[in-house]
Amino acid sequence: MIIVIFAVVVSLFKTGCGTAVAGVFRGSSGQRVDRRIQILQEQYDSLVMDNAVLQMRYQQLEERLTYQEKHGIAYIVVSGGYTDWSQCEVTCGGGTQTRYKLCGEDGKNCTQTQESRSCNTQECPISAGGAMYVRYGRTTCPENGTDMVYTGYVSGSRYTHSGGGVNYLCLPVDPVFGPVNSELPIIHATYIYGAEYEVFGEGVSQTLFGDELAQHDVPCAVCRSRERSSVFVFPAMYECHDGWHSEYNGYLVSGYYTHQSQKTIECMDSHSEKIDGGSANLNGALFYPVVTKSGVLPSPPYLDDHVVPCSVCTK
Ligand SMILES: [Ca+2]
Repeated sequence: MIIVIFAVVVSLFKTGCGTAVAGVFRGSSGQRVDRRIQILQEQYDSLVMDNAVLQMRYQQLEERLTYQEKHGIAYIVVSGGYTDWSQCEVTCGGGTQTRYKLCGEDGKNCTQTQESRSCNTQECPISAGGAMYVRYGRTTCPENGTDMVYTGYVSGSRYTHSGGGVNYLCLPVDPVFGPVNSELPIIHATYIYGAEYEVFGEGVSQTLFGDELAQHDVPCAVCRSRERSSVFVFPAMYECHDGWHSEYNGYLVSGYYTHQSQKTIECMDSHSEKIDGGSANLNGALFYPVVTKSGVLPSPPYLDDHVVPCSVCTK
């Protein structure tokens, strides 16, 4: 608005009160008139000059707006002669901001001189939980910020079967079957059985797992951490590494070394339970303690016929 009014005033002065006015006063009042004319001329020149300055500043304003649209950062002259800092590209974990030095009072951009700084360097929060694991030998999850997804029965391929799956499965107590749940004339299949503790030796089961468990069926619980997102089963570690949270610990178990059915190695809880009514010695999938053999393994630390502890840890 100021620019517009100024321009109108200058325009009127130039067209209606310019050199033609000076000519009228010159003939009647001598030097006073000349002085008056001089003053008017200076005022006119000043107005013309001011108008040029306004024109220049108007152009600069257009340049700044164009710059802002192109670079996405405000082209504003601030104390010290810099543009505003650009927006940080991250909200955590460390990013970079940039600003540009401005030349002179008119705020013209000096694109060759830019500054950068770190922004939002605080550590990103760990995602809200999500680590999941099977707790072998237990019907509950640790009371340390975990939710129990479900509790169940450990199962797996029968120890005499050379084919089939090698992994143990935690079958839920309350399964939800699909629309087809009947005995079909299937010719070829693979089979899963319940799992038993096969832990023998005087006091061995009590020492390792806190109870006499031999021949009993094995429960399990599927657990999910509410706060931690990483999970790992650490072998030969009865305690977690620094910075990791212990979910449970125990000893490694797997199938017998000469049985035809190969099995994964799992971590059995050091305070394991039995499934009620599951004491029959039916020998489906079996769990035996895992022990080290020295020689190829460095000894120490790995001694002959020693059981191997384990820790399930989250972070
Ligand atoms: Ca058995």
